[in-house]
Amino acid sequence: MKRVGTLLTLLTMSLASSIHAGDDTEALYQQHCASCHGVDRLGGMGPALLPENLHRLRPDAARRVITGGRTATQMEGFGERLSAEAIERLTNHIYTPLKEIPPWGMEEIAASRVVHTDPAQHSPTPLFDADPQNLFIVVELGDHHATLLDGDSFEPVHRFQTRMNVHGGPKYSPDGRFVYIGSRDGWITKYDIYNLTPVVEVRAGINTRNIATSNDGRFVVAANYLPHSITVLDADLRPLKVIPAAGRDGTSSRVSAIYTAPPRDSFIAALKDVKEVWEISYRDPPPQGFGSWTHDYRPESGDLRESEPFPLRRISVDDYLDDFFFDLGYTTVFGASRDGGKGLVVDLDTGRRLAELALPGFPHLGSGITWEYRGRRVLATPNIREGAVSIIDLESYEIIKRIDTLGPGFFMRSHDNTRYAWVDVFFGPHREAVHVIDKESLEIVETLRPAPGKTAAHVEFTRDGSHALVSIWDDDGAVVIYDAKSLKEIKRLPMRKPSGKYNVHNKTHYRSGTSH
Ligand code: DHE
Repeated sequence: MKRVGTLLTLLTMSLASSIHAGDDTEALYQQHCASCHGVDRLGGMGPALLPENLHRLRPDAARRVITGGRTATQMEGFGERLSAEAIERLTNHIYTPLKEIPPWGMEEIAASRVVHTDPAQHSPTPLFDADPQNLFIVVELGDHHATLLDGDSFEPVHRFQTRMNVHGGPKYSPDGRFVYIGSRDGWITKYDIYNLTPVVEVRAGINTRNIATSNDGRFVVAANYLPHSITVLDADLRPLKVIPAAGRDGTSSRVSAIYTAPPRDSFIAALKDVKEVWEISYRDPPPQGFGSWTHDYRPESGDLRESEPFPLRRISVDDYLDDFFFDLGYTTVFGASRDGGKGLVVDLDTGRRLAELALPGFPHLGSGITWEYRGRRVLATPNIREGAVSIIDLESYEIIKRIDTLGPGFFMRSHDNTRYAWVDVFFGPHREAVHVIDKESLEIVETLRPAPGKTAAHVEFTRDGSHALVSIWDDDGAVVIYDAKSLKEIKRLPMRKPSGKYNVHNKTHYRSGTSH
């Protein structure tokens, strides 16, 4: 056995040295990386190795991973087998764009579908004893897992593997039995919470931003950077339509995000590279008549029937809008300018601009929340470039207060049953801090530091708002549970770099203090 090992090592060394001697970098990639990351770099067992998918990983970090491997994954280190020069070439290679983006249409998406189990064969009620409406999915980025957490006992019910690099909020089916989890590499997993098993997976895009589910549970959509498209799937992740993303003038665009607008029976999409907001209807039957609702995204649309599903409305706007917040009735959208510094308020019915907001830095409107403040409804938004929370009157669109924080923040949360709103300080030297803001006085009343020296971020409340859960965003991290009234810690659960936490009831009821 030892001899075989030695022979293999010698063989690998001689192959490696022959590569040093002259083979090109592509051959090096095919030999060492393709089996896990795909012959075309689109990903396989390992993540896609394309500049778009790697933009959050610096090349020197990638070099370290190629050299030393990555713990808790099957990525082994190549430092002993490849020269520093070969590793450098591989690093440059994976940050080089593909000459051509391969097609990722209906056929490819359908072919990627992996069916794990048939939910009809499983229990229609949970296999465990916990309030199914007060469960949380906690995403753990550290080792690509998710924990199903009981929101009453604060005991984990189950822990399961996810695809790598889950991003954006997982979305629940309306009854809360299934959760859909999206990854940056475009994978969507449908997971049966009641039976603790994955159901089906599909790759909806090559580089995906986020996913949304229709409020009636019939459809799942994905917003993609690669290719420039929106993928519409049925609830079992069978592709129904791929909508190429291009502006009226044909300019191709990345899709920054897609959201569900329940009262409108539609999805609203943010386009990164064209000055348009899109509304895609899933109303049944679809809105009639071609005019504002069209299928003009489909060049071969000669044979369109008016009853065809998923027609599109293009709303022209004055700016590139990247990140959205909606009022409670989903009649207006607040969009943050792609280049920062301002926001626009647009009436979704008329398509008219209602106001321009001079917001400092880079407001993270997607994390905005609303509450009643002295007889009027306000929106509070954190800011990812400035240490400030802006409070905006939702009727006059005036910024009524700027709350200075210890640094830029990413996520903000509250609940109807609590007097506080929580915001993290994700960036800068004070990232260990979480501010608690009194929704009545609009003042910071407490600054918590659950794990000094470690980033504390993303808060979510239990169904009744009695407890707030905070992530310690570290590989040796935790979810820390606070009494939402006394602000005292009541429990700490060790976890591997927990990021977002999502309460079934709060999410499926589109509660105003949480993300939708
Ligand atoms: Fe996110 C949600 C965009 C970087 C963690 N993030 C979202 C959403 C958008 C978005 C549009 C809302 C989608 C949804 O939930 O359905 N995020 C962006 C960016 O443009 C940005 C700044 C740059 C990028 O690389 O994409 C960005 N996001 C990050 C991170 O660096 C975070 C902190 C770590 C990570 O996982 O990559 C991060 N984003 C999150 C999380 C949510 C999210 C945890 C869900 C929040 C929620 O409570 O719903």
